[in-house]
Amino acid sequence: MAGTPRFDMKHTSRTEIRIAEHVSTALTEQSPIVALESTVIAHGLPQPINLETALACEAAVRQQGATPATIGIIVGVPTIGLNEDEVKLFAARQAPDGRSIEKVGLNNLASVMARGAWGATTVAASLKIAHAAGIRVFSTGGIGGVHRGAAESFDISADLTALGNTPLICVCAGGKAILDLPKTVEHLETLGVPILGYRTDEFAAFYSRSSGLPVDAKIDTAEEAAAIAQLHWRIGGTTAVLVCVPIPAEFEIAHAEVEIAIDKAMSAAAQQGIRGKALTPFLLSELEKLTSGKTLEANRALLVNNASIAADIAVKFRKC
Ligand code: PSU
Ligand code: MN
Repeated sequence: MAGTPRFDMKHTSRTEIRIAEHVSTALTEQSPIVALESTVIAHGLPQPINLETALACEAAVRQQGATPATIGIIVGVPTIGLNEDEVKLFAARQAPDGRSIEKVGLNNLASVMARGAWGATTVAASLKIAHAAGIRVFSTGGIGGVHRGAAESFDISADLTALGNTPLICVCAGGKAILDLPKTVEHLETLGVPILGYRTDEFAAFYSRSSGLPVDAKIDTAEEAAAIAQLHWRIGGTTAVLVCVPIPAEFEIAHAEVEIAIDKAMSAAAQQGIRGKALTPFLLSELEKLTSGKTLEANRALLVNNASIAADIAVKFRKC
């Protein structure tokens, strides 16, 4: 129909996912795989560190003996296992046809596919796509959650929705510090998502190692994470299992310093009317300026560390 957005039935009927050869081989051989997201590449980190970090995460996974599978949507096709050229396009934030690469959650996943558009997948969308292919372990930086001021804005990340109904192990450095972490932890409890603290009894707070919030269990090894996840699913759990890994100590930023920067970044967001999907990328980039790049270095360090631990868990999971 003239005047309406183009809706090509070829796209709407094409529901299959493209799985790169190295990933499909690993799936067939039942060897360990770690899924990785692409929103952090296209919207979470600035250039050029986004590309370097994405490749470093993949290398960290390989070093632990697992196969990395970075997920993104290419011309409407959810693709598992982006190759280096594809990762470069996500890092450049632009499709070859000049279109921008959209941030994809659960609400717009199907429409991005139907439009044949390019999409960077959040934790939520990545979990869904990874699960559809039978991947059991996923790694990110910090999950999305209940935003500060959610009582007014109702802004609660669909990451929580997906964690509540997708059975993967999700390795993260806790919730992003810009969130209301106590409410995020409460929400995870309501959803029935087990929270495991990797060598800590506190929920990790992204840039800081501690939050004062409890976890459901402290684990000391990757084997324990794998074993608890297996038990959770065998006893009827249908949710993700969250493994919270504190940021490596040498990159930690003091809680008080982060809080001051977050207050400033949130005021700037309010002043400029930034809301919804744009909020998280905006706050992360404001924090980088306000801390002279410290948060960026921290974000990179925790992403690579998480990828490495996720790979270790994926290896142990196969042996459970
Ligand atoms: N972790 C990071 N940086 C990021 C994100 C996670 O270290 O940019 C992304 C993830 O893709 C996550 C998303 O799913 O932010 C959450 O966005 P929102 O709060 O709008 O749901
Ligand atoms: Mn949101």
